[in-house]
Amino acid sequence: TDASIDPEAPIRMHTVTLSVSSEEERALLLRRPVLRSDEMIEKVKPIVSEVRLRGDAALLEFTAKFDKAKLSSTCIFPPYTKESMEIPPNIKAAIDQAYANIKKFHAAQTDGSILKVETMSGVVCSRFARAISRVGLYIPGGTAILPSTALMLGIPAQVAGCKEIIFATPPRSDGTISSEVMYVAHLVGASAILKAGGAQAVAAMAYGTKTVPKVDKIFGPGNQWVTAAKMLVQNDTDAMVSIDMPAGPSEVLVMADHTANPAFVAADLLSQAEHGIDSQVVLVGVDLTPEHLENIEDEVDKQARALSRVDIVRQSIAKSLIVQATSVPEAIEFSNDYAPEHLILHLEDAPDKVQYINNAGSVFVGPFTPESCGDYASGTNHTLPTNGYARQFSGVNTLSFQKHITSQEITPDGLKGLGPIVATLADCEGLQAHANAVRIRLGAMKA
Ligand code: HSO
Ligand code: ZN
Repeated sequence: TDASIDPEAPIRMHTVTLSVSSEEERALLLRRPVLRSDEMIEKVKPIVSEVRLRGDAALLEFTAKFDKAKLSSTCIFPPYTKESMEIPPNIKAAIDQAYANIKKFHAAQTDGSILKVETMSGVVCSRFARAISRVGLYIPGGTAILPSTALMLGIPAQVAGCKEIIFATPPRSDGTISSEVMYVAHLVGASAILKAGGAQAVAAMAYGTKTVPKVDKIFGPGNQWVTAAKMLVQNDTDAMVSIDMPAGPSEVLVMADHTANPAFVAADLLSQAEHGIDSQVVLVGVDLTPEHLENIEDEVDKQARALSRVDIVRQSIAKSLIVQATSVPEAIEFSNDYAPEHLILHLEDAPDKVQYINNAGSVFVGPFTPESCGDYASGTNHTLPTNGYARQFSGVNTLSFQKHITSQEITPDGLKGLGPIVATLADCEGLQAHANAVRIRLGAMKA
């Protein structure tokens, strides 16, 4: 914790008014903390290469060093024992309902159809999806247990039809994995659980070891070490592995107008703020009166003080922002420029405003839709683009676990129509063999 932060001081956000900010000030508001990815990549390089060269032995050494767990084996394979999955009935029931909802939404996204288009007479082009065979899902661990992340990554992998689903999660110092995560592994049909975290877990899945299966794509959030290792292995052609998306600290942007309930707004801001001291929390007020704003701020202070993670919240709230906009279009323009991971709309006619949202990972519409529901159990995924990447990335979804193959079939008559066009283009590029592959067939047909 930051010693410069006074535990007695009110927990307050920093307020700016959009209409009076200059272009430069506005640009600053849109910025996230700089991530030193190149420095981190240098730091993880030795870990990744040790695991690559020495496999299981290196992996076990790193797990002993970083997770303080002395293991005799790297992975757990199914069938998982009953004791390892023992959880209280209320938690089991909650996980089961979350599993059902997330599965329902992600199964509907599966691309099982074949797209077929006859582009010219006798020329049929098609596209179909296939699952990525082997996927590695990183589930952050340590003191916190994250069965929700296991659900969010495991379910789309399962419904997409991935053959091998490898979980990687750091073990506790006694070498065990939380029984909630074990239970989710069982539900989604995980084929192995790698008891390792950090860059070493990413390296083991990227290259494979004697005991750890090599995967084709690595998913999941993680700390800077995990993120840097994912970026490093993605760029190594020897690893032949891809990753879901670049990761950064989690974010929320809450939009609130005169209809917003101050206690609800504050609770939403704090649910993000409790994730970590680097959590990005932004409130965009739409023409809020000074009293309304003060009510929200008082609620933030009051609710924050009652939280068990108040020390984390103090630090993230101290760095968070209230941006005052004068109209909904102005607020939405700012939000689209910011491209938040999560966007919550406490607005009059909130459903009607969604059509104007261009950049966001996931949108929470109306006063009774807290982000927490999407984080855990409504059905949508919580692995979402951060750091402004919502401009060009989607959150993790079923299609993240599939890839598309295109195909074509041309009839003799089809080639009579298309062939001369292709031959002309091949001649134009000076690629005679390409032209020949067409002409030899046209000639054979004539003969
Ligand atoms: N809000 C986080 C996900 C999460 N919340 C997990 C609670 N547990 C990032 O989207
Ligand atoms: Zn959350």
